[in-house]
Amino acid sequence: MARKGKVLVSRRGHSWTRDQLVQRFDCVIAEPDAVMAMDDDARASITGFATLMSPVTPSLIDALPNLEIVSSFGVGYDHVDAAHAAGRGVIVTHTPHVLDDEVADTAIGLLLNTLRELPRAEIWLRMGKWQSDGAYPLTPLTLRGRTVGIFGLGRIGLAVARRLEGFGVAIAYHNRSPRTDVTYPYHGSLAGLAEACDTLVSVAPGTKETRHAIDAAILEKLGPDGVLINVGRGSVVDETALADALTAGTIAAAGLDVFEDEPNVPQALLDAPNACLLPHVASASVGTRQAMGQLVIDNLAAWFAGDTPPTPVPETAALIR
Ligand code: NAP
Ligand code: 8YV
Repeated sequence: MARKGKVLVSRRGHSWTRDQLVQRFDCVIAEPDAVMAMDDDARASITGFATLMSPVTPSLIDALPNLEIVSSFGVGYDHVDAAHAAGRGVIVTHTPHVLDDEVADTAIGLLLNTLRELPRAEIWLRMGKWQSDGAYPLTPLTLRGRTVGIFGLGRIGLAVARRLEGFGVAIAYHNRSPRTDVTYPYHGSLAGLAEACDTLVSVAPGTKETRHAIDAAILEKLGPDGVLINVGRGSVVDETALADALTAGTIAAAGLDVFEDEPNVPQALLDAPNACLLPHVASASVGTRQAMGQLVIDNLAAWFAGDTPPTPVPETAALIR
């Protein structure tokens, strides 16, 4: 029989999703600090947690003795300690698939903007420099003739690769394991991929293993025409090494949608004219964010109806009844 859980909803994050949750469930809207300050009865009443962007730490999970499910907004769930949740028997769900095309479209836009300096060319026009100084300077970089290496050929990485096929560029990739459904050349190490390509697109998740995987040595391998695009997680890139590489000309340019300490962007990257910077907008259209929010709701609704939540994270998939 369907039962309604009491759902904790983070105060920050996607407001449409929060409004829908409030209509559908008995909700408590609070940030983690406030949860820790609640009395025992209030904490014991919470069985579900919809996190729209707030971290879900071991201490927060342990402070909610009857927590059954954490439904997280976004496909990346590096802000949720899923291993700890699994150990406590708490399901974690996320929002894969529904954002693949939007994020892949943005990755291609960021790649073209970075290579062909389109945002800078628009500023040139708007500042009246077309009239005063003449044509925008020819761009030294182009997508033509490039070999694009994809770090993280998963759901989104594959959507990026499929789009790149239409641009007529060579494509290769690195995952921990090769895919059986693609013919793109596979490299068993990130260093091997970086050696073989001049354009590295990172769509890898933020994990302990990927932290600062793109470091000075990897950037050096891309070479002086090298370009880095990151739409995965900021923690995957050593930002100090990247800023140094952009300044020294070790690589030619970078396009970044994600940063290690958002919303703080290192001054050295802000100062780099060869960096094209976006404020984590890859999935940020009204429609895609609502599809993500709907999946947050669907996961909770399924669980509290006694059904299988559609999109558990791998760490907790085995807990599904
Ligand atoms: P996914 O389908 O799980 O793909 C991740 C890929 O990374 C897999 O192919 C995986 O292959 C590979 N991978 C994981 N750990 C690795 C490691 N240590 N070394 C090498 N490869 C590794 O995930 P997705 O749905 O494509 O999303 C990918 C990430 O994009 C998310 O985790 C999120 O952080 C980010 N993202 C960002 C935005 C944005 O707004 N900028 C939006 C959506 C997603 P193996 O398992 O074979 O290694
Ligand atoms: C969201 C993302 O912007 O899904 C992800 O992993 O990074 C983005 O789609 C983010 O989760 C919103 O908080």
